[in-house]
Amino acid sequence: MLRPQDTSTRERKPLGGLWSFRLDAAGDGRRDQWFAAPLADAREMAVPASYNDIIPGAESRDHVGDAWYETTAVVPRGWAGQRIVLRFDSATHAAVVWVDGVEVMAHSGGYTPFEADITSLVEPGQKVRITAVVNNELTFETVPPGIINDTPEGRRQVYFHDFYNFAGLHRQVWLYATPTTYVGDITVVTDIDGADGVVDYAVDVAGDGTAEVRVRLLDADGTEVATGAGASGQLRVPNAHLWAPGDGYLYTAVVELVDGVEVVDSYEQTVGIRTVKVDGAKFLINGEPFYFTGFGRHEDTPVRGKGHDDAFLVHDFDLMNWIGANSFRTSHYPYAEEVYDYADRQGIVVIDETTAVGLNLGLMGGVFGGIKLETFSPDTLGQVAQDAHRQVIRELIERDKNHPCVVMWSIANEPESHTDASEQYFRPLFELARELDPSRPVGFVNVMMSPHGGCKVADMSDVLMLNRYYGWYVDHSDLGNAERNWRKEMDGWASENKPIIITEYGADTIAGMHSVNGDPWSEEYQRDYLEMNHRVFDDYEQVVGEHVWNFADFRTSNAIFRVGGNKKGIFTQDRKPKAAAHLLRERWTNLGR
Ligand code: BDP
Repeated sequence: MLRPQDTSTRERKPLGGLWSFRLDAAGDGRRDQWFAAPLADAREMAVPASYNDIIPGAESRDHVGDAWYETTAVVPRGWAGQRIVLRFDSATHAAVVWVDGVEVMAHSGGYTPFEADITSLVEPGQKVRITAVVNNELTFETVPPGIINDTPEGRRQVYFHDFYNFAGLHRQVWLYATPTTYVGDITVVTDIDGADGVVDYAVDVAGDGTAEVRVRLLDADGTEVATGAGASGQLRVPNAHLWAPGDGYLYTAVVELVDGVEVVDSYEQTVGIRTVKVDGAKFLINGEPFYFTGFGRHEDTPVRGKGHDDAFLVHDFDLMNWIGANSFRTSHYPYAEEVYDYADRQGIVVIDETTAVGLNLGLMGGVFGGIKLETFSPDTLGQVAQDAHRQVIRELIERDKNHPCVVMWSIANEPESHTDASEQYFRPLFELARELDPSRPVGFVNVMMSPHGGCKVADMSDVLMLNRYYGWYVDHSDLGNAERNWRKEMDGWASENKPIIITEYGADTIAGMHSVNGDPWSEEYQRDYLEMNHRVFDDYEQVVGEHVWNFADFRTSNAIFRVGGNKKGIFTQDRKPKAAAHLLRERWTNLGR
């Protein structure tokens, strides 16, 4: 799905700001048609932002159910005769949207965009009322899953993943206009042939007219380097400047629909020319072995929760650059599109993950609720959940397929993967991802409870992505045993002749807590823990990457093993470095592999 753009034929209007807002735990609004008139008894709420931490008190923190958002906007006068679209970059986790009381769309899945053509409902120059009901419930029909319990104090959400269930309108909302014949979609796939860059493109022409497709590829200085004609084709760029880690060089494909001499629509698609390939135990970018350094991250900032924030975006990338990180994983959901655009320009490599986290009820049910449930069954994660999982794979790939920064799809984090049921659940999902995008490796992130020899899904993965906590969740405070056990397990995985990325390793650390004995939770222990892990990684050439868990401390639900959230950050939630940041900087800026 193409992002809205301002071009010679297109215009967009961001609707972020303060919206009317009302929590509706009782679920009265849908029945009483709150969308039919201006929202009564509303307060104001920032968009984009999670609402949870903005309003003090347990009512918004523990809210389960609907939250209503409403704004008004004037449709620009100049949009007469255009196709007018309303787009939400995301709504967490599900939404229904009305324009002047008329339902225009519904969407499930909290981290991907959705839009509706509202041309017939609006009058350019006039004001419209936009109402959205955003629901944050997680059940066995959603990905991620959850359970809602009735209690005398109200409904309570339980979930099986380790980050706070922030909700709301986390990203921008747009009104935008395109011509009535328009570029519906663009797909670019790049290759390298000697010194030439090769760009295969395909353009969907949508709408009511017919038009010819013309493509002009410009280099970063705006000089035309190749042209194409027709809805699909191939462009060759002699002596191409490749996109590479640390060198976010981008060409721009100006895609035009032309009718005679008239340019009917114009869209600018950035293109990074690069290849990604797995060869034995190597991960190759542009044919060169690549070693991932960086983090699993979260969209999580004080007050805003998961709301996108450009200041934190730029600051976080500057911190990653400072520390020598060349990559990160979008654990555990698709991030805001601004993040990928910026990563493209910064030459930062991204492992792009779906929302499939917490699909491990044996493990997490035990920890979280004392109940042990079968993960994949008709009563728990069955057909409906698998369909939701399919949908998020599809929407992720459709949204992010053109980003050179994205080098791999991660279709799940730490699911159950040691049972026959998990094998059956995942096989068609891997097939789907490969069918949607044959150009990138596909993988999933393996959990410690599914060690080498016991995992039935690892075979389907192009790359082995392992989350391991030797020295934290096992062999706690005993780094000697931790190292021995880690090496023993690694020997097994290393025999697979596949690249291995350690997608998580980390130790909870309270910033400012110190210990001459290297006690756990101290800044010293985090350093010792990381050093032990690095000794292990450096002895295995099959290890092609290390992503520390986590870039920054982040909010979680309350639990006896969480003190004000997850403290495995190398930076605090407000981005102050712990001692380990300096250790990583020293290692990653000098790493010769
Ligand atoms: C892993 C999860 C991650 C958690 C982390 C932890 O993938 O989401 O936050 O462990 O416990 O199981 O810190």
